[in-house]
This record gives sequence, structure tokens and C-alpha cells, in this order.
Amino acid sequence: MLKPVTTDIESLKILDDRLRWLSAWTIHHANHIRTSADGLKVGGHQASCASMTSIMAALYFHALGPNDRVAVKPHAGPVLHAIHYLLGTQSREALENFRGFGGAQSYPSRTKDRIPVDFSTGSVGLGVAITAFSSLIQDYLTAHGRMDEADRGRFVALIGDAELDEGNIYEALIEGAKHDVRNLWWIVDYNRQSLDATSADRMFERFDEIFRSCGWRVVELRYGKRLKAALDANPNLRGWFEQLSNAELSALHYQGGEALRKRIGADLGKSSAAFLKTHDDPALAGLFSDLGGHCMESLVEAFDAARDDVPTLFMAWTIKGYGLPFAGHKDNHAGLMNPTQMSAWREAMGVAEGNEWEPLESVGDNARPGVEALIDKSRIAREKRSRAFGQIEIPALPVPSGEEQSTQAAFGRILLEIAKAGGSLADRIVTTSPDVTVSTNLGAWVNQRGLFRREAVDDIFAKQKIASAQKWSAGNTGQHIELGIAENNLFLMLAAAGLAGDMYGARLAPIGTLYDPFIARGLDALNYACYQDARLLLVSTPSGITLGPEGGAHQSINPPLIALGQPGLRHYEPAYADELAAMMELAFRLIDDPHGESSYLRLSTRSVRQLEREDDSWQEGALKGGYWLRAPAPGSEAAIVAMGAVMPEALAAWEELRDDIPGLGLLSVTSPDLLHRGWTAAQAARWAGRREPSHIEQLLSPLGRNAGLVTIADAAPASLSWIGGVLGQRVAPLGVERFGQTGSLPDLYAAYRLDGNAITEAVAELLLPA
Ligand SMILES: Cc1ncc(C[n+]2csc(CCOP(=O)(O)OP(=O)(O)O)c2C)c(N)n1
Ligand SMILES: [Mg+2]
Repeated sequence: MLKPVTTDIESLKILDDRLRWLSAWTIHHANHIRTSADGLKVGGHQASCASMTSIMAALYFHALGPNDRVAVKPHAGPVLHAIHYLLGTQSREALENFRGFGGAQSYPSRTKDRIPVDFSTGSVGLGVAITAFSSLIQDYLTAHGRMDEADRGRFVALIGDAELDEGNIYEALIEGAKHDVRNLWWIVDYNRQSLDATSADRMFERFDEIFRSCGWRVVELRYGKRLKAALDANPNLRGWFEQLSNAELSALHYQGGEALRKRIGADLGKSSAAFLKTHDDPALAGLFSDLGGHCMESLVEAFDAARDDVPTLFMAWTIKGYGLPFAGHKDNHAGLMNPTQMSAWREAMGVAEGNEWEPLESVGDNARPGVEALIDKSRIAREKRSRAFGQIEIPALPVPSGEEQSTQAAFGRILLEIAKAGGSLADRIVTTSPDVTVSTNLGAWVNQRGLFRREAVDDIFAKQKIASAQKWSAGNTGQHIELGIAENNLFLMLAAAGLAGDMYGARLAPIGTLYDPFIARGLDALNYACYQDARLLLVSTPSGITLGPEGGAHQSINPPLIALGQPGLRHYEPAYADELAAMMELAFRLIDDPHGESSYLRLSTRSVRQLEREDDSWQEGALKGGYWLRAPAPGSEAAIVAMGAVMPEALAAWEELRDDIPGLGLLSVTSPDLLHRGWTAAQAARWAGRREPSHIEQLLSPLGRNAGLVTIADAAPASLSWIGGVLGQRVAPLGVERFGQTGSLPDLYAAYRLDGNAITEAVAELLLPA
């Protein structure tokens, strides 16, 4: 007799099993079957995957629409690959090469995986929070007429319960509440286990309260249908179950039916006899494993009931390692089934030896049509979206006039001119700042272009005719997104805006401003933006001890070194307004170029006398990382190499020394980052047979072989001192190595050896015979 055709729920349960099998097998194959070239443990997280295959089956084969975007918990990456394997969009070869060179990545990666990955994940917490900012960007794009209503989607984050400890999640929660964020589903795989241990009981239900108080709907999926029915019928049993600590419950899941029977009998005595009699050990284990996050009916119902745009937190109770031999064991985070366990589990899953990679292995003939239909019906995007570039017309940017000006002031004025002139670039720029809009000189831009708010908000001060330089109306055409003081949020907002072209086909030119020292505060989020190849312009100001009276807590030292080591981010440190204009123009081009990258401009509040240029020949070098402000004579025995705000000291020292040291050069470095990259790239190219000296090699080559270089920057001296290694020239590095303090510039420059005296002494020392 033919069995009845399977329902969608039954098919989803089969898909859940397939995902659990394929994810565990992918990891097993990489660790136990693929030959190892180096003897290193490959790793992977079978338990973390098994914990959420039901949730992901319900999402990807039922709930998600084509415009929805998902940030998958990093260590559930293999489940995402298994989903695409079932859809036919991931290859067996990539799975066999999981965690291998060119294979499926350990954690979902937008840029490296061949399947469409909406958000890279890896550093826990960031993937969660970026969904909130992406949702805001979706609202921004629709409000600005750059995206059709029909293309809007929901943003889903799949979260580990221990991930909820990451503070950046709450920073995003607060910012999201301020902006009335919507279309978010955050789904917690509430397996109550982290990497090291079981989760703290004291946080039980606290998360719900936190989210509710921020206006979220919280849906708790604690029990599956069967377990709920059993507990409803046995109030004693419910009481017993609910008082178990996380650790006790996990231990019982691990120990299984026999242990459950003993424990229930011991704790509840005679009152549990009837219940225990009707459940054998496997039935007990099965029943108590029927938590909400493993119950397909409950998941589907919950997702179907939350289709409005209210941000929703789902607390889906699960068992870490569900269905695997180490289910519930507190040490199972990186646990791998050994070959014997795998073999037994393979049998239990109905997978024939040799057929491990068969996508629908173990699915019976009767069930197959239903399962195949669900796979076909899955509405998620199957192909990577094309990355929209080349959308912005970028004009030559005006150089602000003024004999004396700071790069920070020039930045504000350039943006103001762009805003006033209007056009493609002006309309694509979106600015954002963590409560330092005014003090980083974005105020005039915001006066012109307004704050972005979905609902118009009056400027009460303007209405009351109270004088203020900041006339900030807010509405859905505004182009500045205000943020509270949370630098993680700044970088996540920039990341989301910087992916607008990739995600929604509408390239934006995002500019974020903050004080230079506070880059460190959001550094992982900045790295995260770069890792995903989001395109943005970061403007940090003020910087260095040149900030003067503000003192050591605000005087940045190491950001140029951070930038030197940060892929995907180009650091420029201009000394003059005309350099800044050229760098901003290029930064916008790099945002809109498939081969571009993000830029970081480190600016200063120090007003300096501008140069009278004879021509534009400086420009090419300035954009490549450096140019001779005072060219050296051939064979010159010394040069000053200076960057940014201390250029006046370098120029003055050059004037003073030029008679004593004929041919002395002054090299203006605008980007140690680009110079260093060029140097190593030229080296690599030489090994590949191409001989083209790098920009820094060309710059230094006129100097004598044994020339001495005095490098100086308002930053860690290592930012420039490496330049001596390029041609093997001697270096005296000047810069800041101790925390700054309050003071006037002459006092500070003297104390930290950034003044003319220091340069003169350093040059003299280099020129002394050894
Ligand atoms: C920022 C950061 N810190 C530490 C880690 C290492 N790490 C990866 S997963 C994990 C524990 C996660 O537990 P949970 O979120 O509950 O996920 P589960 O595997 O239990 O689903 C840790 C500490 C990381 N990936 N990112
Ligand atoms: Mg967990």
C-alpha cells in the first residue's frame, strides 16, 4: 500500500535531517577523510550546526522570501552550504574542500564563497547588528526613491545564545529603537551552551525583557508540540522541567532516556509513575528533545505569525548537537564525531556507505516528490547578486580658498560645496557620525542636506527662531544619519551603506566621521566592513597630539599603524587642502569602482599656511603616497621625510638646513600605507619576472646610497621609519611614543620631539661620521 503523500511539515522535517546530515558529513569529510597536507586539525562545529538545522530548514524552505537577507551564525556556515547544495547552487567539490584552499569557507563569506552570502559572519555579534543597519539603509533607499517597494525584504539574524553577550548587539538595539527600525527577525538558537560551558542561568528571561523594553516583540519557542502536550497534561512534570538549570538539562540531554527516567523518578516519586510507565527510555529522550527550536510545526507557525514589520526576537530552545552522540555535552562546541561514531550515526540516518554526498539519500520514494517540491519552491536568491558599480558621476572637487586652513575645516567646506552644487555625487553621499557631526565639521553639509528620518521631525529651535548655526530639519529626504556615541554602530552603519550597491543595486557614497583615537573603539566593526568589501570614506579628525589642549585622552597615536595593517582601507594623511580635495575625489571614485576600496583620511584641526603650487605635478605622487616637496639633489646625503600636520616644522627645518646640507630633500608622505603596499607588490612582481620599481623606490633612488632619512609624523614613528629599509638607508625616526597631554603646540612639539630642533638634531646625528 502506498503511504500518503507527505505534508510540507513532514518534508521540512526530512530537509532538517538532510541538513544535519550534510553539514556534519562536510565537517567529518574535511577532518577525517580528506588527506591532510600539514597535519593541522581542520575543525568545524557539528554540534552548533545540528542545533539549528530545524530553524534553517523552516526559514529557507518555508519562510524566507526572495528579498530577505540573512546573517547566519558563523559556526553554522556548513548548514548554509548544505542548503545551497540541495538547491543545486553549491558544488560537491566545494563541500569536499570545506575549509580547504578555495573551498567552502569555515564561516559564511560574501566575498569568498561561491554561494550568495548576504552578510559575512565570523566575529560574533557583528553579523547580528549589521542587519539592523541594513534595514535602515533599505528604508533610506526606498525613501530616496532608489529602491522599489517591491524589492524590500526582511533582515534575519541567526544568533548563538552566547553571542548575546556581545555588547555591540545592545548598542545596535538602542540605535535601532531610536530610528524605529523594522523588518527584523533575530532568531536565537537558544541551546544554552557557549564554547566553554553551559550558559548562566541568571540571564534566563532577562534577554526577553531587554528586547521588549526596546519595542521588540519577543516570541519564545520553548516547547515543541509533543512536549508541550505532555507537560500540559502533567503540571508536576512541567514544574520539574522548568526548575532544571541549564547545566542539568544539558547533562540530561546528553545522558539520555535512562538518566531522565531515574531523575524524574527520584525527584517526583510516585506521582510520575504513570507517566514513566507509558514512556520507554527512547521515548523519554525523544519527548524531552522536543524543544521549540526543533519542532517544525512550532517554527513554521511562529514564522507565519510574524509577517508584519515589527522587529521580532525569537528565543528558540534547542539542544546543542541535537541528534548527535554528544548532544548536550558541555564540551561539544568543537567536538567532532570520530569515525566509529560517524559510521553508527550514518546507519541511524539511513545513509548508505558510499552515498554520503547524495543530496536526497535516505529520502524514501513516497517522500521524495514533496521534498523536491519544497526545494524547488524555496524563494531565496540562488545566485550572487551583481555588484553595482559605475553609478556615480564624480566631478573635480573644488579646493577651498584661504591662505591658512586646517584639513578638517577644508573637509567641511569641500562637502558644503558639493552639497550646494548638487548633482549625482551630492545625491549619493550619505553621511553619518556618532554624535560628533558638529565637531568633525559636517554641520554645514547637514544644514544643506538635512537629517534622515522616516517621519519628518521639526527643528524646534529653528521654529522658535532661536539662533543656531545648525539648522537641521529631519525627514525622509535627509542625507545625514545621526548616531549615538557608539563607534561600533558607526562602522556597522558604514558597512551597511557601503554594501548598498551590492545588496540593492544602488551605490551610495557613505562618509563617516569620528575622532581619530576612537577608531580603536569600533575597530573590529571597521575590519568587518572591509572584510565584506563595503565601500566607504572614513574621515577621522582631530588626530595626534596636534590636537593640543584637548589632551592625552583624545590624542591618537597608532591609527596610521592600524591602517598600514588593514586590508581594504587606504590611508591618506594630507597636509594641505588641495591634497585633501584630490584625495576625496579619488576616494569617491574608489567607492564606485569594482577594483576600488575604502579610504581613511586622517585630518587635523591645525591651521597651516597653504602652499603656492607652480603646477599640478605634485598630484600624481600625492595620490600614490608621497612626493618631493623639496626635491633632493642627485646623490644627496640626507632627506627629511614628513607626514601631515607637522609639515610646517619640516619645511622650517629644511629652510634652516638647506645651506649647510646642499641638496637636502623634503619628502612629503601622504600615505605610508600606499607606499608600503607598492613596495611589497613590486617585490612580489619581481619574483614573477616583472621589474618595475615601486613608487617609494623611485622617490628614494636619487638619494645617495648611504643617505640619512629623518622621518617625522604626529603618530607612532614606526609609521614612517620602515622607509629606511626600502633602499637600506639609515633612519632617525621622530614621532609620538608616549601618551600625549594638554599643552600648546610649541610646548607639546618640543616635549615630544616633533619640532624643528628635533629635526635638526636628528639630521646632524645622521650625518656625523660613524
Ligand atoms: C568576537 C568573537 N569572540 C570569540 C569567538 C569564538 N567563538 C566562536 S563561537 C563561540 C561560542 C558561541 O556560542 P553560542 O553563541 O551559544 O553558539 P552555539 O555554537 O552554542 O550555537 C565563541 C566564543 C568569535 N567567533 N568571535
Ligand atoms: Mg549556544
